Amino acid sequence: MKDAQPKTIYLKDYRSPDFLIDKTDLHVVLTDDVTCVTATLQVRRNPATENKQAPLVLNGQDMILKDVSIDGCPVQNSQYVLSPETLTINEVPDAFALKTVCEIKPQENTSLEGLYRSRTMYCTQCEAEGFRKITYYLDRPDVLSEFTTTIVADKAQFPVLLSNGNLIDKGELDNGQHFASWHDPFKKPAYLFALVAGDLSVIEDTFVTCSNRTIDLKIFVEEKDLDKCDHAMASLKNAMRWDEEVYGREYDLDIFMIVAVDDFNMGAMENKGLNIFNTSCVLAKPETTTDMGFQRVEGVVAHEYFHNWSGNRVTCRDWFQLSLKEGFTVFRDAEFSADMGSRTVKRVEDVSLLRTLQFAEDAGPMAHPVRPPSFIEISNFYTLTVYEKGAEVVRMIHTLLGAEKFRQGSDLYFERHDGEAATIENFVAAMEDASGRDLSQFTRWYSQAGTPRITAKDSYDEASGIYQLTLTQSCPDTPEATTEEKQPFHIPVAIGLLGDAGNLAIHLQGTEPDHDTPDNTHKVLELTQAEQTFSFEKLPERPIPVLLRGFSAPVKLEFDYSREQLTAIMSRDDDGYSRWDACQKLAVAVIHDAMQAYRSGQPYIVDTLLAEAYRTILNDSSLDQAMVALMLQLPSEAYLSEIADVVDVEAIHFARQDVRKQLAVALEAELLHTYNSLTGKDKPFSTSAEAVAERSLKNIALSYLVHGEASSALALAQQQLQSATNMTDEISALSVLVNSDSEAAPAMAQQALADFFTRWQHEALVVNQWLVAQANCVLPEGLERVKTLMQHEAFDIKNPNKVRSLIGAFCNNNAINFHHADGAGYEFLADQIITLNELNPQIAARQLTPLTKWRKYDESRQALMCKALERILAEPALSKDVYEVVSKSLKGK
Ligand code: B3K
Ligand code: ZN
Repeated sequence: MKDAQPKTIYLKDYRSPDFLIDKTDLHVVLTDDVTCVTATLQVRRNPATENKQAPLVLNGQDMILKDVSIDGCPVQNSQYVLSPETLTINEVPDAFALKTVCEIKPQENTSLEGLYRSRTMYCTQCEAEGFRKITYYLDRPDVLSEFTTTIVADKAQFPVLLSNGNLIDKGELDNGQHFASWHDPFKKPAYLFALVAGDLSVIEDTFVTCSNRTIDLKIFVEEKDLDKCDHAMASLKNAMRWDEEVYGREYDLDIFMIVAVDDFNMGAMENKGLNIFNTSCVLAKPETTTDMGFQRVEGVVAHEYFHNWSGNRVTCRDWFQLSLKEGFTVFRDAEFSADMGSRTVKRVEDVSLLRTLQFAEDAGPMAHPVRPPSFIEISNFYTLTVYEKGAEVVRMIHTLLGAEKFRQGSDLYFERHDGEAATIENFVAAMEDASGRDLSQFTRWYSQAGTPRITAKDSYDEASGIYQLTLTQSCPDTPEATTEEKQPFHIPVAIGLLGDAGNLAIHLQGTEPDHDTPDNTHKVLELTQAEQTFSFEKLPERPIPVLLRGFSAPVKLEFDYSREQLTAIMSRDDDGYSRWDACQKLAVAVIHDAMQAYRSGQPYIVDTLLAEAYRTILNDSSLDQAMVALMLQLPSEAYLSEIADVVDVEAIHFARQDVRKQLAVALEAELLHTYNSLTGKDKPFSTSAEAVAERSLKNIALSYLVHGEASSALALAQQQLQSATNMTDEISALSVLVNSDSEAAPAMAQQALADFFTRWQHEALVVNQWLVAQANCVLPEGLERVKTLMQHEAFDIKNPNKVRSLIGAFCNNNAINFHHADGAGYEFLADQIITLNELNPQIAARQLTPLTKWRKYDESRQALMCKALERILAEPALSKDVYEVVSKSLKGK
């Protein structure tokens, strides 16, 4: 990318297309050497275009154009211009059939974008701009076309040939070839196109819709994985029912297919009627898959299915609107998962992710609004901000409108824009029109980047019983705007007021009671100004404010709680999320004390308030075990780093370990009791919320014990490893053994790792968990272990799951090793990025994230991280993906 600086694309430059493509007919012949794609497009000028003489400019790259004709007449070489990224035909009629013949080589496509080979099969990934690697096309989401696809391939090698829509024809051809033709009656943009050819097995089921139509459901996998499809199938049926019940959305085609592939850049893809999935997001069975894995399968299957309405039937006008489909669909899948399992656990997990990683993104050089105003490479904007913060923005609309009005708004949105490519304005307008609410200020959430801060101060007047809460908001600088330039957000702040005996009734002056709760103990305040005071009356005692209940807005809220107030919220508030949050705050305060002591070389004794709070939780058998497990989890190093101004790698790591160890020692009896009471029960495996909570509590107890002084702990871990009947228990035991610094542990761990590999070497997804367990090992020499593993037969740099499991896990989750003061971790990552840049730019750019955070570290680390970034930038052939992230990271340096 040295010769031509990559171009920045701006939202403000959006223009509707000069041409439309009513019909797209593809004929794809797959052979071992070249794949030949013949495309016949029914093209006409867009009546809405201003430029009636515009040339036809099609996107296309990495292809050899063999032939081009218009209405059957060859277009001569002199009549068109080919560039590396376009085919321009200057003079075309107002309506015509364009035929192109192109050759491509999917077997050489390591970017996993467009048509490529994954092991023995062919598959596609077209979102966002991969279709242009298959044929010349108007590859933009506001060009919707009716697709017919014929695939020709060797029958013995590729017995299964799939594309979107319904199978309309199939048959035998000469030379052992066969073909299948598919027709998709729903117009769609090219990014939703899919094609699969392979030797695949299938499990089948049916779903009867609310209007009594029977839909065929098929999941295609390699034969050896047929026993791992039941959970995905059950999740799919649950999702189909849920979308009917909660959103009134019925499935439209007569068939819905999922295909599992090993080599995939992300989790899955919502191609119309033919979802393509990373094996990691579809395959699951108890012996090979953790509870987290099961939940991921359920969530991703639902997410992709929900896209059929939020994304496919109503798609995005342009890629700046990405959050229109992604934020909304993440909100939908989160609510679905909450309904299927534990609502509080789901919320806590999502908030943790957001507060740790999305907040870090918001504070870094790639920070962007939920709707970015510009990009160099759109693949770089499939971010936590667009997805997770985007979902929080939709959740806030839900909070402000209430469930009923929100549903009316979504109905109106789907009704108005069915079959269209829409914008975020369209979505907000539907919500406004259905509810009568003015969301104009609210839309700043889509255009202003950064995590808003709210400071809360309170006062209480005993004589009048009036309690006042003053909230002040601001938003820090981000690359595109300073804090002064930013306008106040419209923020729903859900609150409770906690008294000595529980939650108090809330009477906000000048308003009617909310009646969200029968006893009026919950209230959503609407903060719209830079500073606002809310007065509450009839309060018999000074309350403890419980702020941002349920994490009602993606903000950082500061209030000066005493530790006693936090323990009160932990034990008494009605909102499970807030109890967990108070517990985190208390643990953060304790770890901060320990960090202080670590820095000054002093011993630290853990605040008994935290130890006793944990003891109470562990002893209270009436508590929800999921809650107990959540509360016992100390804030992660990543979270502690996010909230630090300057990340002190060693202090965070060793202080947190010290606190964990002291808690383990102080609570040994309770932890052992908890562990033993949850072990060895002969219950059949279940993925119910209760069963998941039991395993999670058992394993967190084990991890404390192993890091404490209990003499039996290692033996317990080893026994669990040997007797485990599910992967959650097995990998948890393996991980604690691998991370134990006790004298006996290394030999045990080594043996356990070897045995584990022998047992699971033929299950790629299990081997990946084995890689993660080692990549995350915090003992010294971490980088050497990772380098050794890269030579192992289990590793393959061309497979994104392997890259994420080894390189990604190490660089993102193993701070004490990755951020080693000698900078070797940074050099290692730079080397991998340079290799990946050529093979798979999307994965390369994604793996860069830890280096982009350089401003958060001490001077010496900053210099080393920048050196690594500069070395990458100096590479002669940088992809747009990597160029954008590296150059923006180094900007202003
Ligand atoms: N829409 C896809 C993501 C495509 C990413 C392309 N780089 C999966 C999803 O969000 O459902
Ligand atoms: Zn999505």
